[in-house]
Amino acid sequence: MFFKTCFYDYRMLIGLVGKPSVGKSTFFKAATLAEVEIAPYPFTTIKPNHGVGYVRVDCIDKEFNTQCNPNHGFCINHQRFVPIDLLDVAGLVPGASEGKGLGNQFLDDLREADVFIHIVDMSGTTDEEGKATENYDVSRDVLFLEDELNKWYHNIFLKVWKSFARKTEIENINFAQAVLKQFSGLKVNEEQIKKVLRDLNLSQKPNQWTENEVKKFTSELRRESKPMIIAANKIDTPKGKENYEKLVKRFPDLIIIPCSADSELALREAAKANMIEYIPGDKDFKIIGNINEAQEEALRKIKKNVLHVFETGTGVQAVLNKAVFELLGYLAIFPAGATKLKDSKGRILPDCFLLPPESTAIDFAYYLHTDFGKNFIRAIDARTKKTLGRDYKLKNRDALEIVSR
Ligand SMILES: Nc1nc2c(ncn2[C@@H]2O[C@H](COP(=O)(O)OP(=O)(O)OP(=O)(O)O)[C@@H](O)[C@H]2O)c(=O)[nH]1
Ligand SMILES: [Mg+2]
Repeated sequence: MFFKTCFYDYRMLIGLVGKPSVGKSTFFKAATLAEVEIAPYPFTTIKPNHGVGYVRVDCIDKEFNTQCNPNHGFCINHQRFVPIDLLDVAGLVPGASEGKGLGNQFLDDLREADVFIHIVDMSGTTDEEGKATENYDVSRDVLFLEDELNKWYHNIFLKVWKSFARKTEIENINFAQAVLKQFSGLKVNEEQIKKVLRDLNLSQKPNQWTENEVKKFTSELRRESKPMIIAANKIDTPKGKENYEKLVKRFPDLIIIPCSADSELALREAAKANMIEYIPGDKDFKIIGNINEAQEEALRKIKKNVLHVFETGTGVQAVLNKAVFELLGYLAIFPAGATKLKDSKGRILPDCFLLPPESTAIDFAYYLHTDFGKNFIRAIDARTKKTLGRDYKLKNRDALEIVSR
C-alpha cells in the first residue's frame, strides 16, 4: 500500500537535466509557457525555474457523452491535460562532482524529483560544456551525465558508508535503514534499497563490499529512484535526425524520444495568440488567424521538418507522457460517482489524479482523504457499476467512486 498517510497535495516533479545550451529552458518554456531566459551560450540558467506542465490523457468524458470541467489543468477536444511540476536547472558539465562548471550543488534542487528528463542536443554543434563546436559525438553526453548523477549518489552514500566500514557485523536491515536515513529528502524509499540489494545479489555484509560493489550499489539506487528518459532535442537541425538514429542504435535499452523544443514553443505561442489551432502532442495544426508570410513559412517548416517526419510530433508532450506513464508506470484515475459525474458545485469530472503503479482501490481512497481510507466500504466502477474490493488493482483511466462509512 502506497498511501498510508497523506499525499493530497503531492504533485509529481519532473527534473530537466543536461549540459548547458541543450535546450532545457526552451523545453521548460514550451511545456509551461512561463517566461524564462533562453540564450545560445552556456549557463544562461543559474537559479532553477519551477513551473507547471501537463501530461495528456484521453479524457473519459467522451465515453459518458459529456464535457468535463477540470479543477486543475484543462481539456481540449476530449484530451485532458493533467498538471505535473517541472524543474529546469543549470547545466551540468563533466567533472561537476569535483566542482567543475557550477559544481553540482544545483543537484540539490533536484532532490525531490520523481524522474529526470535528460535533454541531449542532437545538432552536434555544442561541446561538453555547451560551447559552439562541430560534429560533436552526442553519445558522450548520455555517458557523462549518468556518470555525474551516479557520483552524486556515491558521494552521499560514502558519508554513511564510513560509519559502517568500522563495524564488523551489520545486518542488512540496519544497513537499509541507515541508507534510507542518509538519502532522506531524495525520494528514495526502503523498498527501492531492498530491491537493489536483492537484484545485485551483493554480499550480506555491506562493510565487506569492494569499491566496485559500492559503485554498483549507488548507481543502481540512483537508477531505481531517479529513472531517466532522453529527449533527443534540436531534431530540426541539419544533423538532428542522423544523430538521433545513431543514439538509438548505441543505446537500445534507453527510452529516447526525438524532440524539437523550439518547434513546440513556436506552436504553443502561435496557438496562444490564436493564430493556429494546435493541441500539444498532435502531429498537425490548423491556421485559423491572420499571420504574415514569415510566420507562415516558419510554421510550414515545422510541419515539414518535424511534425511530418517523427511519429511523436515535436516530442515535448510525448517525452512528458512517456516519463510519467511508461517509465514510472503511473495511472490516471478519475474520481466519478456511479450515478452522477458532477461534484457538489456542479462540475463534471473535475479531477484526474496520477497514482503510482500497483495502486489499489484502498490506496485511491487514502489518496482522496484519510477518512475515506479509514472508513472504506467499497469502490464502484462508474462505467460498469460493478463493486470493487479494497485490493482491486487500479487500471489507467479508471473512473471510480469510493463508498465509505
Ligand atoms: N534548432 C533548435 N534550437 C533549439 C532547440 N531548443 C533550444 N534551442 C536553442 O538552443 C539554445 C540554448 O537553449 P536554452 O533553452 O537556453 O538551453 P539550456 O539547456 O537551458 O542552457 P543553460 O541554461 O545555459 O544550461 C537557444 O539558442 C535555443 O533557441 C530546438 O529544438 N531546435
Ligand atoms: Mg537554461
